[in-house]
Amino acid sequence: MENVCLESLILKLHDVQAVKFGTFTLKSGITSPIYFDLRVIVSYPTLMNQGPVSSLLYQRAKDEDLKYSSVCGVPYTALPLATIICSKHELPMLIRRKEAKDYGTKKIIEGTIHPGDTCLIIEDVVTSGSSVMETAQVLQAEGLKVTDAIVLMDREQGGGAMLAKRGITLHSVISISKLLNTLFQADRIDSSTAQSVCRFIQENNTYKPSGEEEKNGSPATKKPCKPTELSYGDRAQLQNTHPLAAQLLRLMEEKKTNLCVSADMTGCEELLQLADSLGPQMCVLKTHVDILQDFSPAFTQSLRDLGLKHNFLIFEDRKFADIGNTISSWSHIVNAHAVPGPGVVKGLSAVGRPLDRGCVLIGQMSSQGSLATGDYTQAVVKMAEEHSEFVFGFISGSKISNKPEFVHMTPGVQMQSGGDGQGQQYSTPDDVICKKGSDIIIVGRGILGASDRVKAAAEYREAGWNAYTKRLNTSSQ
Ligand code: S5P
Repeated sequence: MENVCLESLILKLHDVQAVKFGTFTLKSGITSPIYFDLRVIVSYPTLMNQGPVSSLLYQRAKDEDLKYSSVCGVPYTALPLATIICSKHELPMLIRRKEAKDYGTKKIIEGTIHPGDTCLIIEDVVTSGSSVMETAQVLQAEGLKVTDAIVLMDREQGGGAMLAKRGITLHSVISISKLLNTLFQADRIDSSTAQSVCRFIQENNTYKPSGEEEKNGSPATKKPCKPTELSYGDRAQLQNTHPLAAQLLRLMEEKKTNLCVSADMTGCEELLQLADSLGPQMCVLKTHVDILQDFSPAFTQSLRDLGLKHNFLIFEDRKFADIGNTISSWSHIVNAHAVPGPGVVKGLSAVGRPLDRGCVLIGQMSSQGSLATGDYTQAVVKMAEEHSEFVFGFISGSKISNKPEFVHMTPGVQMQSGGDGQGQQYSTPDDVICKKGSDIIIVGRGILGASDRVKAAAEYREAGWNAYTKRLNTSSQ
């Protein structure tokens, strides 16, 4: 199915308020952050007719190569849709009455019924699947077979699983994930709306799998709505993204790398050579200049030149944890512990902001027994949010803020998980980026200790990038 067509349909449905965001009380009494009212589309003939709705429903059945000899729309919204499909493609239609007539034929299905034939059901929105099921039962009672149903919008709240259990395969034109992603990309909704809808969908599944299904994996758990996952490039463009984070996210997208090399070495020349040879592989070079035995201001200039040459940012890992006014920095990125309180950020900011620098706060640490956990981590997130004019992200083992404008950088990364015997704990690039939702892998000895550092950096870069594309692909389909 044409993606462009689907996206334009989603935007049109939003234009005519067939999909709304806010607070809505559903028939069940549950409060929902999203509401579909596809009844309105009868007032928009181009949307109904030549427009994509009926043609996409028909196309969906064609794509699945479904065999059927009649079509029945679930009353009422899908009735006109079934009519358009049947008249355009010269298919026999059946109409299901909501109540049987109490005079004359007392029929509940109008149209000529050929028992044994297969009837395709058309529906506008499916939540639990009960409306499709009711119509299917009426058709089946007349001797018709019902094997498939096509729905414009599947809310992914268990309808597919319930119908599957009763032998009906549900095919949807629009998934809730696709809808949210499209509206988000078009700036119709913000990321917190998309995420709250996803949470609602996940937490309100109407299908209760049996014990056996739970053991073997129930169909209801096969297609969950995942929170909208933005690409690095998309996040660079968000209104709230710090300019330095935007620069970083953009260069990550362009260079296809989320690797930060931790250049923990003691000689300036060696470090500069490393920066030059690994420059094409990384988005950030992290330094500990306090361990350089021959540090000089000229070194910082050479390093910045290499950053320009290879398009990477420099991150001086001083881990400031002092009162604010003792500190300044020549690198693009600095980091700080939140222990001293917001003064540390204010002090760094006073020096760093005029120079277009940015800061990441240490929210979690990779070392064994770290105290930066739980409430402390939450307090760090809060401090970052309150100082987002300077703080653009975190050092952390996992994603600790849902705000897409924040960048998460994770140290303690090697190809094999384990430790260094001195408290450092390692996770793999896939764990860090794909499972824990961080953005950047910080790798030191995994690369520095390799006999071929360029090859090792290329391998880490590839592993980090593959994990990122895997995360994007599993979230938004
Ligand atoms: O929690 C942390 C925070 C940092 S910044 N754990 C860390 O290991 N780091 C730094 O990441 C550490 O100072 C070192 O420079 C790098 C990890 O190096 P590796 O050799 O263990 O990969």
